[in-house]
Amino acid sequence: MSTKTINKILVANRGEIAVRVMRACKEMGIKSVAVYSDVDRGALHVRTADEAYPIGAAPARESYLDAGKVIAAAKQAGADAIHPGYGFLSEKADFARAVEAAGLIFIGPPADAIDAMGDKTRARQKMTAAGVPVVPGDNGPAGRGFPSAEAALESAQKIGFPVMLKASAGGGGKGMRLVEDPAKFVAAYAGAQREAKAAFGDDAVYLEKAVIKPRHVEIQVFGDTHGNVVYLFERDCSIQRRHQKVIEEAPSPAVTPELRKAMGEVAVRAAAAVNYVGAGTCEFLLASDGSFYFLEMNTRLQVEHPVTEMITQLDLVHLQIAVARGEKLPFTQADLKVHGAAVECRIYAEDPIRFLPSPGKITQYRQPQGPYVRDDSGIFEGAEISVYYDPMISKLITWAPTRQEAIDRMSRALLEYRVGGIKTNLAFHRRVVNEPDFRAGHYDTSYIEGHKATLAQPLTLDESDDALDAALAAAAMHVLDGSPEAPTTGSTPSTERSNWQRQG
Ligand code: MV4
Repeated sequence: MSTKTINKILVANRGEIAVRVMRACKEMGIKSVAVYSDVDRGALHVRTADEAYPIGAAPARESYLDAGKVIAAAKQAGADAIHPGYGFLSEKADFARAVEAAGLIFIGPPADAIDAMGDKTRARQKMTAAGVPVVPGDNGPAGRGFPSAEAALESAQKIGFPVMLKASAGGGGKGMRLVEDPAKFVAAYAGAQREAKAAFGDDAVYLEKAVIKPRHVEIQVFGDTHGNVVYLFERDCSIQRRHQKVIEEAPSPAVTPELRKAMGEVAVRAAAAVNYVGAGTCEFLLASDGSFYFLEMNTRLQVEHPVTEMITQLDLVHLQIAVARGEKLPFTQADLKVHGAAVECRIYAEDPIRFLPSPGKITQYRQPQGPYVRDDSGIFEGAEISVYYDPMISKLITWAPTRQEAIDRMSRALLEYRVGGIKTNLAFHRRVVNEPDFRAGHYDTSYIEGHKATLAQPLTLDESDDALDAALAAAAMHVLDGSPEAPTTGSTPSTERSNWQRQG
């Protein structure tokens, strides 16, 4: 078994995921290298790395998306490998090839596996051939769209309405149209083509039967270079808003042990069909009748990987690095089981009512603590949130033996969290985790839209951070056998210090 040496990793990313990867490097005795744009000179990922290199101006195209600059920094630093994180260059097959061509290790799947899954109609064909259930549909006569809207309509009539129009080159919901009424099909087809052309430079559109109110359930898979592939169970990511995930959990409250095994084995088949290596995720639509369909494969480590780490007791970044060194996976499927339940809330720097980004300086920052609470953050008190990048500032994850307890723990942790100076969606999360349908696990991808009347209302006075702080201050005012003390605003007088001085 030929294993490669990795002494230094360049992390081609920023924010919480760059910090997350650097933590794994430190634990494994590997040096980490940051790259940063002009506005990120003082960012947390730069402070966390062993060394750091500037790679250009704030717009990602001029820095984090510039493969040449990233690879040049890796060569200059003497790195052996590049970890791309998620987003940016993580799913660009050409980048993976360029990294390898420069004599560096790409910590991710083979470029051919990225390509095979990147084109959605090709992936559908490949998956069908591999015996993976995909949503019934039609890729068009030559597998790449239809000669005319009328030809597409004829196919749609055969599939049966409602249908979904999707961009062949797409993914993630761009260029997607739901068509319920055949009379509206031709106009919707033209609109989908236009959107696909604008977003991907390719106007090919294909058809699928629409699955109504599905759950988004995804399976984490892992492969090594020795032909082993395992599944690390599922995550339920149905709590989304406009294709942006907001809350994820593992395991899914909708998945039985039998369904878990069936979906897991299908995901392994999908990954094996493209010779997958490293961390990957197969996305499925889960219909209300329990049927499930492969949608697409994400060929990277995902934002929500921590909930899988919590329920498997594994460190997925350690595993990515081990597999990149050529090591065998240190377990088989039979060794793996689901331990308890985990929930993740994505904390966004955004106006919680209008859902607009809220850039600015973080003037106060208090992260929740306590048992089985994990906060993967990319910021610190005094940091600046810029408009140039994703507004996600941290991921709050809780674990407990049962789902109910994990949610109780999340609710408590959300009450401890304080972010000052910018707007966040913390109050939104505090509402969701105590909303009866969420607590019961009764939700699908329409949850936020369907509950917006209760979830997106302006904050009541008792829900604001100020109100929470006032409640804590009031609690501190009680004394034994007496009336409340006068509120204190200044520092504790020195004569009272013995009350809180450490004992022993
Ligand atoms: C669908 C679907 C229903 N039927 N396909 C949205 C993003 C893209 N990756 C796939 N998406 C969907 N495809 C068929 N045939 C419903 C969605 C969908 C969705 C999927 C996952 C998570 C959230 C979603 C929200 C709206 C629609």
